[in-house]
Amino acid sequence: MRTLIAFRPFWMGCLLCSLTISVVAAQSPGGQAPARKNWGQTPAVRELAQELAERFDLPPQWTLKQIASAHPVPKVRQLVLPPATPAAKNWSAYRDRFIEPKRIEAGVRFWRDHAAALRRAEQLYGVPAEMVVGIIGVETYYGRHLGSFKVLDVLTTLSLDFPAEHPRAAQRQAFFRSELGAFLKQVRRGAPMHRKGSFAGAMGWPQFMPSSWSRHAVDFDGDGRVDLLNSPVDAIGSVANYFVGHGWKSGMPTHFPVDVSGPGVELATLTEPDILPTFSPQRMSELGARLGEAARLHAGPLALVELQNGGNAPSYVAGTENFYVVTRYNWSSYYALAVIELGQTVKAQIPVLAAHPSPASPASSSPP
Ligand SMILES: [Ca+2]
Repeated sequence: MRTLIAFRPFWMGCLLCSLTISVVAAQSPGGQAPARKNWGQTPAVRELAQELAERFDLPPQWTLKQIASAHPVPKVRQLVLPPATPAAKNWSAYRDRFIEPKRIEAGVRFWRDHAAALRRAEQLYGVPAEMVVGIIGVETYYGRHLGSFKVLDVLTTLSLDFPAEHPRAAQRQAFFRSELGAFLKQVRRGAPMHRKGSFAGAMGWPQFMPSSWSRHAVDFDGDGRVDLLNSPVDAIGSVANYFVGHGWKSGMPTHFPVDVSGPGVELATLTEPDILPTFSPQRMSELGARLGEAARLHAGPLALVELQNGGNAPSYVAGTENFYVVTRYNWSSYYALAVIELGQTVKAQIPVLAAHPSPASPASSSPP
């Protein structure tokens, strides 16, 4: 599983750092370095606390006390860096790591356990169950890999000691400072200070960063609180609400098949906008891409999404605006297509199982 790190197309570190996190959590139970001296009230800590207290309207002394009490987690400095020798992008290999029998089986179980909530989310938000099932499966293997780092510790470390050698160090450090502020705001409002998550501070079944939790998380099981760590039902509603918040259009497919293997295809023009839907189906056809009937009748813009396959020919799909929405969860077309295909594959298993109900607790499908 560790090679997943190398297969990540690029590291955006926003919501869903769990592709690597799951690996780390699985291989290093406990996750972090032994307890060390906390940060203390150094000048840098004081400056950070003052900035966040002002920006997030937090009591200055309380903010300083929380940040000073955090423990450095030196290993996250390595974990946020892109691989020194990145492997060639390989959709086929990437796909195989998520669309595999055990994860599909866990997805089927998740779907059956939460069918009512998935249906309710679909009705309320217009986001199909398979999209939610795909996200939660890729993010945390249906709740198996939630991360074992203290969120306060890792966000403080990445705010104060972000590796300068990262190609976008200033931007990333500013991002983590902001996420630390959002986390402290949640704590101030009653969230547990010792909440755990990924090495980048992503939390719970859907791996929401603190700012996304604040903006998009919902109480979907009706118990009066939002709990993405212990309530898969809250996670289901929150993922669907996140999609809606990023422009999900009910009823629109995520992508269509496309053939660009023929002669006269203007591939450079077609791939120039990358995953941003830009071309009408007619324009895409004029540029040589061959689309099926459903795609030709599609009302919105399309993107020619190219997925490298190592030394083999790339794969292509025609992505819609909804495909683009999936990439707002993690900024990678490889990630998005894995989410979509995992959800679709799980969905395809549901009627089969319904037609042949298994015993209540088959040993073969019990979690280890
Ligand atoms: Ca709840």
